[in-house]
Amino acid sequence: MTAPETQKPPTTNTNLINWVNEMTKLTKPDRIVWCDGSEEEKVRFTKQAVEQGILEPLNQEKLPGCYLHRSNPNDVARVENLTFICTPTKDEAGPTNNWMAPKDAYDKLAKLFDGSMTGRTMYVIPYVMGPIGSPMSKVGIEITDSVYVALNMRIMTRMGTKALTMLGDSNDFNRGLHSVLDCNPERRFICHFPQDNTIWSVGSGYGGNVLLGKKCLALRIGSYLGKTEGWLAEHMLILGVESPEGEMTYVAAAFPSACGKTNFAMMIPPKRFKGWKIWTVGDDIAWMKVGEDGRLYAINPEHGYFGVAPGTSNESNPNAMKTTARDTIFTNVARTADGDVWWEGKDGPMPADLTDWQGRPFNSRSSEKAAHPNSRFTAPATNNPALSKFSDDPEGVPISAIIFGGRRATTIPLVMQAFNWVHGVFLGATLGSETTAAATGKVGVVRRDPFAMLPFCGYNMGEYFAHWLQMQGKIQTLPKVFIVNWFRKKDGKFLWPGFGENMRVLKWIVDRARLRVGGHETPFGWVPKAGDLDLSGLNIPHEQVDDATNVDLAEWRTELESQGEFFASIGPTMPRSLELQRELLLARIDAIQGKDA
Ligand code: GTP
Ligand code: SPV
Ligand code: MN
Repeated sequence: MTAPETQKPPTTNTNLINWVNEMTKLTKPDRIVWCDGSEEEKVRFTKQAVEQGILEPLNQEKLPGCYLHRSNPNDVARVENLTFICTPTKDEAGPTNNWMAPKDAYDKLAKLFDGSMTGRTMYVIPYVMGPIGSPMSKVGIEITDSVYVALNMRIMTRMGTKALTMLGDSNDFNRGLHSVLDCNPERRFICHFPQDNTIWSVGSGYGGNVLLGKKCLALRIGSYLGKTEGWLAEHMLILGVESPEGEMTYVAAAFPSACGKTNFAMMIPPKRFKGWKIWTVGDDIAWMKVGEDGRLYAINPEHGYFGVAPGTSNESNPNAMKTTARDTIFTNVARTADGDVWWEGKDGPMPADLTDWQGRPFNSRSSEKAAHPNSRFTAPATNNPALSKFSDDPEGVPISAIIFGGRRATTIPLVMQAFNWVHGVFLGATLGSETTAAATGKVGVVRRDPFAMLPFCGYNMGEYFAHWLQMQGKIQTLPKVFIVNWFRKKDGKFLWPGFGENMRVLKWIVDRARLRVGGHETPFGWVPKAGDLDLSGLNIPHEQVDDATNVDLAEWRTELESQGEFFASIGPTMPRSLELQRELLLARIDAIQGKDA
């Protein structure tokens, strides 16, 4: 092999240099580029990507700095069946993860990586997850042969020289290796080695499969580190609610993929809530640890948003529209004749002369979508008009409430508060949701997605539940725990208007967390008392709200039984306190029905 064309590494860290050399020997690139994160570099990479047809410039007057990327149509979402946790034993990965023995995985993928970058450029991307200088932040290095990944990582993380500075001579960094290969699903694997703080990803160019700081490091490896080091890595948005009097309350919320985190994190309260303001800290991931004052503090490890495009409009999410109006990479959206972007659910009527997400002229009478249902925008957090001024705070923000929510057509009421921490952990552990386009597979079937972490937990799910239960002993001021459901339906239609109107529910949550509003006790948790949910100015029939908030014993019995099947599938690591919690709730239904003997 001839030596690749390379620059002098911009670091003296021998751990890093040795590892990059090792990966160079394996992948045999023609060129090596160390990313510095500069503006000049962004311009250069963008130009190259346009020349190679990887990015297409959009209308620079309407959308300055914005580009369109079309992925391979076989590569449009995370692939859970090809995602592996590679721990020494299968039990460590647990029953909800795919497992491969580390040696087998390294051997298998090394064969695929061997020479995979020949004829290509290797980008070495140093990045920090979390605010620079935060004790909670982690450094990662991603080696990739995709300029699209380099440009996306630049938006999604704090990338470049500052990461090398933070790393110094330390050997404590995540080792991420990625190659697109020929983008063949037969040769696609996303492998995590928690014990080695290492991620190897091949055969995909898409989102969570390849932006290794996001789901792979911040959640799968992060959750493993959190378990070992005593903190929490969660699939949660973080937002601050500011009252007209200036009182700030922070909440973290776990909703499964494509179930409303970005929308909730950027929400604009309706007119009725004049003077109330929502500030975004994060829209997808929270790292949380106990602070010196005994409260739970959260940081957002990311620096940008990889958000769902369809459904985003000036009506549903004006802040997202402003955030994506410049310096944004759009992936798999449709394009208008004048170089604007379009997707189902964007404002106004469907424009004529659309090019669909695969680059074909769009036939508006076809049953297909113009934009892929999992089409996305990658936008800098600093574009967000509602960005919290604490989003860069190294200490994070104190969390008063934790919210779980899924996409459920039945059973789960608009909002309910847990009786206590164990019950709250139970609500997280039993979270169910109808599947969405964010992962490949059938859409719309209810599956258990505990803590919205089913695809993202880097170790045994039963032990993960136990870790959450143990946190009760560490947190002095426990956040109050809630579940919400914006997606309940009747006759095929959503009962609750959602989006900005979710402020009404959030207000109740804040008041409950601050112990200043009552509640009604159901067998399964606290719900708002009649009149406590502020519905003024909301133009929907009261019966519809009644249906959205209803708690039905028969539906709950079915639900609890289905939760039992899930708990049983976890096996010996399933905490007894959660199964007892479930049995108690079932027994309560029996008691109410006079059958508890
Ligand atoms: P990931 O980025 O995959 O983790 O998704 P997310 O949880 O951030 O979901 P996002 O906010 O992007 O919303 C996903 C889809 O749900 C979009 O099509 C939204 O329009 C829709 N959605 C969000 N909030 C609501 C709501 O309150 N009601 C209804 N009906 N739909 C919503
Ligand atoms: C999700 O699926 O939860 C996402 C998108 O946020 S991805 O980065 O592809 O995981
Ligand atoms: Mn997500």
